[in-house]
Amino acid sequence: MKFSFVENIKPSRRRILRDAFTLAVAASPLANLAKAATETQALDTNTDEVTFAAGPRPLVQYPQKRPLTLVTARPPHLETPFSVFNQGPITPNDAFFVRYHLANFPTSIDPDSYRLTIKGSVSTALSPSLTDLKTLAQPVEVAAVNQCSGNSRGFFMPRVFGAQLGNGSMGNARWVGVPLKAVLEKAGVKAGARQVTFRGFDKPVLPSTPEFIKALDISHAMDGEPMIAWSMNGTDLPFLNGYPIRLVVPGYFGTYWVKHLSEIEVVDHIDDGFFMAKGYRIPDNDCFCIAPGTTAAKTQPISRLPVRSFITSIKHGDVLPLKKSVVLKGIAFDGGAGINKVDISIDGGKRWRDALLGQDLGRFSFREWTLALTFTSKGATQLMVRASNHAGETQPLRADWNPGGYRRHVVETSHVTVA
Ligand SMILES: Nc1nc2c(c(=O)[nH]1)N[C@H]1C(S)=C(S)[C@@H](COP(=O)(O)O)O[C@H]1N2
Ligand SMILES: [Mo]
Repeated sequence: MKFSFVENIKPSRRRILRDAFTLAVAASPLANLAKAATETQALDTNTDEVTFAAGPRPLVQYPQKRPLTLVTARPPHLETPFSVFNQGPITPNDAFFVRYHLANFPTSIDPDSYRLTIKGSVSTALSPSLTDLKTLAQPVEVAAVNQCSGNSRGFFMPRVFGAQLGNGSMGNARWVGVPLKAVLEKAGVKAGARQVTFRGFDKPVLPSTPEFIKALDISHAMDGEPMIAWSMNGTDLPFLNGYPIRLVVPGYFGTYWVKHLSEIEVVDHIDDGFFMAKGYRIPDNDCFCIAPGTTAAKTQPISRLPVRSFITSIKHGDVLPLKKSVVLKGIAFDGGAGINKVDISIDGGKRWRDALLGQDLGRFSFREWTLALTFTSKGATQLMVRASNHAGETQPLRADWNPGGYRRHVVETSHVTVA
């Protein structure tokens, strides 16, 4: 299969990326990935509205992906160009964001010799093949949002350390797999089990760098929602999204969605590895937030997605027509209670009106919304979107703050002009 450019790259700006584009996906799954990852060049500048000091971010092309916004190259962190979210509630595989912590990630995995290891506090350790996993229980499907904890970190004020992400480190896909519960039941969880840990095939480059290991409490691991998925939007997982299998934790931030899953261990303690005990923690209080510059008395691992919403059909600086019908469109999502209301303000938050909710693809999915309206006064104004869920949760009008720059969920505001 030959990878081709997409239309939004102007021919004059195209640059050839050597053999990274010509990959025999089936025969040699992404053998050139490492090369692509280190030699990828900027294809074009991104049109996403970013206010970051570093200026516009380049688009880069990786195997099985259309050009995506570059955040970091080593390890790769690529964001979905925001316009993709206006094209439907499901994020196409080739547009889905990519994020790794460790530069030494796998570049090819043989599906035939692949084995998952399940060990620890279980009656029988297992090492199922892909076929074993696919036939272990009735496969289940869920539409669920994978959002990075640091999505939108670049908009934190005051700024925080870490990669300055825009709004493109999220995506919604249909995942098919087997419930984690079914796999753990087959192994037989022993009494006294407290957590289940997950690791993938990626490894640190330096021995001093901690491995990427994530943990779920045993009750969560066994509640039927987390899934070992092999399919995304009807096909194999793209390599960079975790081929051949990844953990899908509906309603939870992407950090738990371990890719290239290699080992599952049932443990009788609370995992104290770096990525649970030090990284990905938020203040342990009602708002998961603190005043900038202060320190949280207590922290806890980040968990569920808060309610979020975006207007996708317009961007900052757009000029909208006066006295003509305009259809505003966007998405809303939450951690699993399900979106039940989206409100729009076109006057900077003074008055709000109900948007029309689109098709319900399930409580973990993006939910589209639309609102037809007519602007009757000229000039600069602010459009705002605020969603609520079935649990009665909504979005704050003022952004709260935490030192990790995690879980941004403020009501988003777009500055536009009516003319
Ligand atoms: N093996 C492995 N899995 C991983 C990570 C990683 O670094 N290695 N990063 C996690 C984080 S923080 C996020 S946000 C998601 C991103 O998923 P994606 O790359 O499929 O978009 O993967 C998660 N799973
Ligand atoms: Mo993440």
